[in-house]
Amino acid sequence: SQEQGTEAQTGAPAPPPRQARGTLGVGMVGYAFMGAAHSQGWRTAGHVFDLPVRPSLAAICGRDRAAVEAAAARHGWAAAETDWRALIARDDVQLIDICTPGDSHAEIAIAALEAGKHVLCEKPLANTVAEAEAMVRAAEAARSRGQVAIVGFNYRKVPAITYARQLIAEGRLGTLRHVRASYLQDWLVDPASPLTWRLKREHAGSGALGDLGAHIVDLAQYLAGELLTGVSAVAETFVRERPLLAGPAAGLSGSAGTAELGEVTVDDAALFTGRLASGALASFEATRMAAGRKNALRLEINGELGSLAFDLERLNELSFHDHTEPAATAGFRRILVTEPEHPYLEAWWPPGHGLGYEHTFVHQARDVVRTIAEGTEPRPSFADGLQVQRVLAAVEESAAKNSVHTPVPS
Ligand code: SOE
Repeated sequence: SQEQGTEAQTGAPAPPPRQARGTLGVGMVGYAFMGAAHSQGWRTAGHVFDLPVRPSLAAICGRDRAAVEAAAARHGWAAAETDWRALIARDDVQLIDICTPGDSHAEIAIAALEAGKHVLCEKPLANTVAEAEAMVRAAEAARSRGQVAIVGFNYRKVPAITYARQLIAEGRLGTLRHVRASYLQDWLVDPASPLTWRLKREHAGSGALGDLGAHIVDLAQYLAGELLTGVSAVAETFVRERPLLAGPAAGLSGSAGTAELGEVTVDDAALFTGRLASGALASFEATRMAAGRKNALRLEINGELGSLAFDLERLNELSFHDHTEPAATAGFRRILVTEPEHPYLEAWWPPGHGLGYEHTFVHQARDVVRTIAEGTEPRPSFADGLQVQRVLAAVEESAAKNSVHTPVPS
């Protein structure tokens, strides 16, 4: 394996990361959308939560010198690098945060772990199962040296989601029967929307499936506390060619396109059903072609004793139906998840003064810092990321085999 190769070269595993007293030096690769979101997390976590060590924004890395220096100034990073290997080599960096497209996750994460750094890696963990397996091997070797490797499934850190997990784990829904999950966006509805990296298999691995489906697969399994045992899927690429990018991409749908078209090599939408280990049935829908739906991640879980429902566009709320109450007065009621008793909320605003999307990254940073400082089990781990990758691969395999679908006679 790669990690053995490196140990063979150096003769010994890398030493544990050096850490300046009271701080955790972060080095981040990537500075676009996710880089900006993670920067918020690292900047804010130590100011809101009482942390054993404070994250320090040591250095940010990107290929374009002028652009990465501008990003460093905007987002509050002390230094800028143009080579991720130089970032990893810095003495003031103990954690590498990977916010690049999936095609570079494995190489950077494995090099960082072998160099003795902790790693936080954006989802999906990798572009292929083989890459994710190599990352897990590197993470396991690093774990025995006290390092931490975490995958950025940030929506686990929405207080309402963490709280829903607690309610389900306490048995408030009883035996689970259904998990219904959808993640709908609409930034690809326009066929003139250009061919950004998220539309190329060699960069992104897959389309809506890996980008959005990875989140709902992770959340469904996290909430249910059990794993999918199999899937049956359909997937579609509705717009097969799009204009090439005219300049650097800006935002999700990019800047203007040229007159020249290029091939879209990933799915626009993926739908699949599955079975959880307990026998509960699950359904999933991931698309970037649902006109009017901006960031609509919705989950509903039905059990023998009740149901929970969540909508990311109303992320301070959880809907709860307690089926043990008298039928005449039972029904879904809204829990405003903004009380100090709710997860993460003790450090934020008074009840009712809600949180937003960016706070998931603050909570993620808080949890990463605590995991490192307190020596607890990393979660979600690279192994969790690999398991989601295996589900995504099974979905692609099923979608490719149209033969498994029973034809409807005309
Ligand atoms: C784009 O679809 C995107 O930014 C995803 O890449 C993120 O993972 C998701 O959280 C929001 O939408």
